[in-house]
Amino acid sequence: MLNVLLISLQENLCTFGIRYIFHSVRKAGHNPFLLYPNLKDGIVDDAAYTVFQEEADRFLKGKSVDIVGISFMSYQNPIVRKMAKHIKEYHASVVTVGGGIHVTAYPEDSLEYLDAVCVGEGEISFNKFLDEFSERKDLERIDVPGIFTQASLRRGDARELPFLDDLDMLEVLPVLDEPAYVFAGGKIRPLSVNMLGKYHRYNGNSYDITTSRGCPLNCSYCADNIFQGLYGSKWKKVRVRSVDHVMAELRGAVRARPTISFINFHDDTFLSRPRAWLEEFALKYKAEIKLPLMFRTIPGSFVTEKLGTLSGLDIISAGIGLQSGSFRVLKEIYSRPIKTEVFADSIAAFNARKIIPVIDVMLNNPYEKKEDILESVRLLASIKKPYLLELYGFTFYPGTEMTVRALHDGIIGESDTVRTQAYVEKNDEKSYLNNVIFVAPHFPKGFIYFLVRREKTRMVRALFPFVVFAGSFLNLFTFLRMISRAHGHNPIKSGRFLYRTLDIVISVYHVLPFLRHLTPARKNSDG
Ligand code: B12
Ligand code: SF4
Repeated sequence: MLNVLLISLQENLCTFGIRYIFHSVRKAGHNPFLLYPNLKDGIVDDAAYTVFQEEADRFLKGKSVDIVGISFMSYQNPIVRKMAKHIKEYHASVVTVGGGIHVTAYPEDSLEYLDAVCVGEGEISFNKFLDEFSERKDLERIDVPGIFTQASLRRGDARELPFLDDLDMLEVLPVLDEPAYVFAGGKIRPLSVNMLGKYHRYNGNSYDITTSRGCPLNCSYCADNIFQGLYGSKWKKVRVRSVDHVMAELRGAVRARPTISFINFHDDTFLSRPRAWLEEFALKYKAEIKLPLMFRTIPGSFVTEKLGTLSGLDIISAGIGLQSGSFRVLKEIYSRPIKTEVFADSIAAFNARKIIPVIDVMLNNPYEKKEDILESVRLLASIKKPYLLELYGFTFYPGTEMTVRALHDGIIGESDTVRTQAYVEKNDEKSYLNNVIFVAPHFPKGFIYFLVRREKTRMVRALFPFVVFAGSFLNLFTFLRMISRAHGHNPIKSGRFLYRTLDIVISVYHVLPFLRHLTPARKNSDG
């Protein structure tokens, strides 16, 4: 039996991959611990990192840790590099293994500082790795599909990656994984249920879940593009947990934490699954869970018909990607040829069901020309209101087709893909249009067109900051309307929901979005 420390670098407790790994490692008979060092009062600066390192040294020794597994996204790469180097220097017998999207996309980079990396899904391969390591204790001789070491890269071992065909093989996740620890206020301490309010999003009163893996699209900028490269068409066929498997998790969650006020489905595309699944789910969810919910989905995919199966559920909002209003950009740049009419129909379907959609749009892609952005403005001005926007600054993540193309075209350099900071284009014309996009949900089409046509006039220049400011408050109004609708316009229920779920960070972020300095964009794209 190995002692396995699993570290998540997420800034909150909303993680899935590392938690599934935790439970599968335990099921296989090893001894896992979960650690979150990067929460709000964790590794906040260099001084805190030094304290963390000392605490982690004690933890590694105290628990006789054999393996450290680290899960991270690209932007967390620098801190992992530091941690892994330290472990190598001071705990020579401990083996470090990386997992998650960054190592999957860019294993060669991660192997510069980690002993091994897990490419793709890890439940099967990591356990095989642990078994082989228990027997041989020699990284050079380990040969497990899905796990790469410097030695296996040299040997060029390339075999089909393990793939979990049946998601019901996964453990049903509990509200709290035990034992889990947080690094907080200079100490590593056990995580308990009453700490969820502090470290989870929305005061710990949302429940985050994934019910599927895969996506039928293959957008050039997205993680699914990398997974399709690894698993081929198997990734396109969305695998879905059975309704009973999902219900078991939700039932456990609301029982353990009765203040949970909504369920947040993080699937890439919630509606891309059989109608029969949705019907069974709606029936059981309505009978037992009853809470408002939110999900994300892709335009088209029979949105109208599938939404019909969910009638009777209180849907707070549905996230849906537009990304660009220009079909040229969608087709030629994003490999996502969704016709704008299909998108507009999906928005109309949400409106008909009284659901306020939250539309993702990516800004500042250097491949987008002014005319393309104007098309986004036109589309957003003409689709049915109300809706909200989630605006992202385009980011070139390692390993995607989009990044390979931008590298080839000389738009970014190798070092940009490791840093993966939002690409910021300093272009005033585009910045102005970005802000017009920001206000598009709240003003009549004619007024938006007027802002575009009269951009250069003195009057519009003087007026525009007030328009943006007003747009922020109208965002707040639409947001409150969304919450009210999901609670049948019952002020007590809506008030209780807001009281329970809006911690200060979230409220500033969502409710006062004008604080989000639209240009230059600060956010990275999230698919
Ligand atoms: C759900 C989700 C979130 C959730 C939860 C994040 C999480 N850590 O799980 C939330 C909403 C919090 C989130 C936030 C963000 N996200 Co996000 N998110 C996703 C999404 C849609 C699904 C991830 C998921 O849960 N998959 C299911 C699990 C089971 O798979 P997995 O995480 O890949 O884990 C498996 C393997 O990777 C492996 N594995 C993972 N860890 C480990 C560790 C070890 C030791 C081993 C052996 C194996 C292993 O085994 C796991 C099980 O099979 C992905 C897109 C996607 N389809 O992957 C984006 C994605 C991961 N997010 C992304 C980004 C950029 C963000 C944000 C930075 C966005 C933003 N603009 O703010 C924030 C950062 C959050 C923060 N500051 O704390 C990017 C990351 C790109 C990159 N290269 O870094 C992605 C890939 C989307 C994209 N643009 O393509 N996100
Ligand atoms: S961006 Fe959305 S639709 Fe496109 S591949 Fe990724 S998850 Fe699927």
